[in-house]
Order: sequence, then C-alpha cells, then structure tokens
Amino acid sequence: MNHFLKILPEVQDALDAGKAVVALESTIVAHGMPYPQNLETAQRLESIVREGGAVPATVAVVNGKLQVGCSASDLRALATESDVLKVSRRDLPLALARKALGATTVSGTLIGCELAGIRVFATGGIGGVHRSVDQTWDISADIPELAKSSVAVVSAGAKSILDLPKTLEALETAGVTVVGFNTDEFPAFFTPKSGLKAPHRVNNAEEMAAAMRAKWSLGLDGGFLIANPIPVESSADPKQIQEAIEEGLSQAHSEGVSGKDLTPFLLRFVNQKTAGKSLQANRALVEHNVAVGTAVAVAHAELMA
Ligand code: PSU
Ligand code: MN
Repeated sequence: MNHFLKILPEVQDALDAGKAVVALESTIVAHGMPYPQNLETAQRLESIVREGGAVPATVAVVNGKLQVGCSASDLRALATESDVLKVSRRDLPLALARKALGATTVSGTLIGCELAGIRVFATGGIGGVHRSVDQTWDISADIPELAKSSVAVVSAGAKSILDLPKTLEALETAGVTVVGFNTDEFPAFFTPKSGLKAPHRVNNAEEMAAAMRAKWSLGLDGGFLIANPIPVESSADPKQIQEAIEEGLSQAHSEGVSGKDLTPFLLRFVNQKTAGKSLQANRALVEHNVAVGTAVAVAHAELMA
C-alpha cells in the first residue's frame, strides 16, 4: 500500500469482493454546510448507502494520508474543526506532507476513487465555470478531474452561482458524459429545471450501469456526470435563490472574495439570506443523490460480477 493512501478495511474488502461502494466527499461537510447539520448529513448519507446495500467511503485527508473511508471520529473532526483545509488536486501534496486535516472537493475525492478503484461517487453539486470567468479565469478543478477519472458522479446539476451553459460546454470539451437521470433537462441544483437540455438521458440505474460498462470496457478513460434533479417537493423558491445568489456575488466582489474561498462564501451567504431554506433543500437533494448513487453502484457491481 502507498504510504500516502489509506483505504479502510471495510472498503477494501468490499472492493476485493466486487461489492458496491459509494464514495462521498468531505468539503460539503467542512465547508458546504454549518454545524450541526453538516455532521447529521454526513452520518445520514453513510446510512443511506448502507440501507441500499453498498459500503460508504467518505474521502478526506487525515494524518498525512489520503483516506478512503472515514471513521465516526474523522467525520466529527471534519464537521467541527475550524481550520480544515479545502483540498483539490493542487492542494493535496502540501496537505499530506504537513499532516493537515483536509476536506476533499469533488476533484480531490475523485483522486481517492481512482486510486482505490471506486466507480460511483455521490455529492450535492459540482464546481464548474464561474460566471465571472472572463475576468477571473475561475474554472473549477472538478472539470479536468472528471475528464480523467473513470468514475460516475451523481450531482443535482450545478448551482447558478456558476455559468451553466459554459459549464456544460467545458464538460463536453473534457469528454465527460453528462446524463439526465430520469429527466431531459440539466437540473439547477436547488430547482429541477435550468432551461438547458441534458445531452443524454437514462431512466434507471440499470441503464446507467450499462453505459458505464460500455465506456470503460472500451478503454475510454474518464467520467460521467449523472444529473439528478432535486425532488419537486424539496425544491426551493427559484426567485428567492436567484436573488440571494446575485446579492452574494456582488458582496463577494466588493469584499474581494475569490479563488477557493468563493464557493464556500456563496453557499454560506445564500443559506443565511434564505433563512436556512437553501440548506434544507441542499440536504434533501444530497440524500436523493446518494440514494441514486447507491442504486447505480449496486446495478454496476451486479453487471460486472
Ligand atoms: N457546489 C455545491 N456545494 C459544494 C461544492 C460545490 O453546491 O459543497 C463544493 C464541492 O466540494 C466542489 C467544490 O468540488 O465546492 C468546488 O469548489 P471550487 O468552485 O472552488 O472549485
Ligand atoms: Mn475556483
């Protein structure tokens, strides 16, 4: 085993036996939600994976290792400590060498998936092309990582803190296969509709697993983005969210917030502005994504058995 990688025994055993494993990210815990909802959500997501017949593997940087699978106390530390690093590919070397506690973004988590051989990863939203890209060049490291990782990532689309049409274009250029799960539309995170068409559609986990087998059996490296709309009953008021995002963007601009701090800043701002409504929607959509990811992981494991 590599000195800088630790795969928990339960996860390694499941992988060795060809059983379904679902990876989960830790940035959503450390920087995407406030305490205590972050810890409750992290624990709930692991239970959803288990109830669906798979093994959860939350990825994080702990004690000088990229860790695939987190203990209950690791999750608590990620949820409560104040100086947790946000770790994407570029941050990983220093986080490891300094033995920092680090929360992996979608890109950092994908690295753990690739090294361990996990094929399915469920989260809330991915990073993408920011609206200010013409001035800032801010394009999330999630996109190039999705391009090279043979992993299917379930998300509720992307937030409109991003430029969604440009994000879809960047995903196409990167060769990421984007599919609407039971929908023709690319969902907009807090709301099921963005007005943009998803490039492809699958109707269930079995169809999804068949596409995964086809891509990777042919040796086409790279990922899928499974765009799973928030359930309508949990959907937030699009106008209220939109207004909060606009205000958050202008506040970020006037306070000079940029780079890796921008996404957490906006998430916090929108949550405060909507009196917790966005947080409620966020929790509901992540739980739904994890349930779909679990079904896909189980179907894929069965197909490959
Ligand atoms: N979008 C969300 N919630 C999140 C994130 C994105 O709706 O928690 C997190 C994910 O970890 C994602 C990261 O990988 O933010 C992207 O950050 P950046 O925009 O700095 O690349
Ligand atoms: Mn960025």
